[in-house]
Amino acid sequence: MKTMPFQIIRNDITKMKVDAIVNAACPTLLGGGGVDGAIHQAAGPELLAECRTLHGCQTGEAKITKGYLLPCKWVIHTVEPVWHGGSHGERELLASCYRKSLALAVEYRLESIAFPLISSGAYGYPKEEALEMAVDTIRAFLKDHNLDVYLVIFQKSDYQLSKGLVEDISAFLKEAWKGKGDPHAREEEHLDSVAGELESLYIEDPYLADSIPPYPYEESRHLKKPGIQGRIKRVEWQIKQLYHSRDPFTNFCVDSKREEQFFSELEESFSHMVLRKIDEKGMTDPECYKKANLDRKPFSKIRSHEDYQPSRATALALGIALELPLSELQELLGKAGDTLSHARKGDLIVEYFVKKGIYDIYQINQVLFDFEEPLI
Ligand code: AR6
Repeated sequence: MKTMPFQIIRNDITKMKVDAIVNAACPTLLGGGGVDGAIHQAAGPELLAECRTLHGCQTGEAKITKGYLLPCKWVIHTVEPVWHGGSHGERELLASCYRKSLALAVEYRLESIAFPLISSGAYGYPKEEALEMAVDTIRAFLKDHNLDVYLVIFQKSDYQLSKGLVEDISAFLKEAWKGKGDPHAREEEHLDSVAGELESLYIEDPYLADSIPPYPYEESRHLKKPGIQGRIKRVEWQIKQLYHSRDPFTNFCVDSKREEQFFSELEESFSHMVLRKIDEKGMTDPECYKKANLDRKPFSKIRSHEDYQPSRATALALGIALELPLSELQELLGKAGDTLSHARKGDLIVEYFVKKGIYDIYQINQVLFDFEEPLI
């Protein structure tokens, strides 16, 4: 699993097992409706009792209390602006709510914090802008701090992206799938094509089958994820093994260009390719893993293990952070034992951004969330 410093998730914030959740409170801090009401209800009356001792809070500021009956340790109460059309300092005040809450988390040495979409309910802040402000402010903060930040979306209708962008991506998906039937049919097609490739290798050398070691994922990954994806993975893995175990003295003959490509791909490990690309781009390690929305820890494994096998999400995120063109992104993913597939909506969304030269994980993840695809 990729550990992401910033995640957008669908949940009820009162269920979040984090160090602190943020409450979109009113100036008295004495409770209200919406998320405020839900938090007070779940935390119990002791929260209200502690809030009384705080004597309110100014708009754009934040104060902290314990979490009482909530699964989190702390509640950070921030008072957000009411939307009056946008010319009354609403943007600066909303940004301040996020910044002050995050600063409190740092002051209390917290490791994780969850925000609701502040101001976007009863206080009327336009949802699309409220989301943009949340993401931009959190992203800027995470450049200089290490903290796990969750943006918790309660209902899908709270989450609004630019209509133009969503329409453009929907059109891109439609175009990519034109005449290709439903996603399942496309996966079948992909499986047929890799199975055909495997078969042609066997025809060239019938003894090759003996040289493939047993498929190692059968027990773990394959069983948990049965179905077509697992079958595709298995065949792709077998093909790789065949190229890998080729005996140079046999007459095993394949298309020389493909063979060359396969061998050069196999020679360089995932870690090596990532580190080489970091050097080529003149990036520092933190610049790369921050841009990839990746924690330092998994990244340090790439530095220390030549044969580190990342998750699919980590591989994709690093490819995006390194601003790889589509062919190289595909190559990098191949080193992680995976592939970019037109059968997967999420992959096509990544492709959309790469083709446009937009290497922005935060923006890509906002769209993936909207299309209910796993984040990277
Ligand atoms: N978990 C996560 N998000 C939630 C939850 C929940 N349990 N419940 C609601 N939301 P709002 P505001 C979302 O109205 O606009 C209160 O009365 C909700 O869907 O709670 O900042 C306070 O006392 C929306 O997306 O807060 C203040 O007076 C977002 O949280 C005033 O309302 C914020 O909606 C604050 O208004």
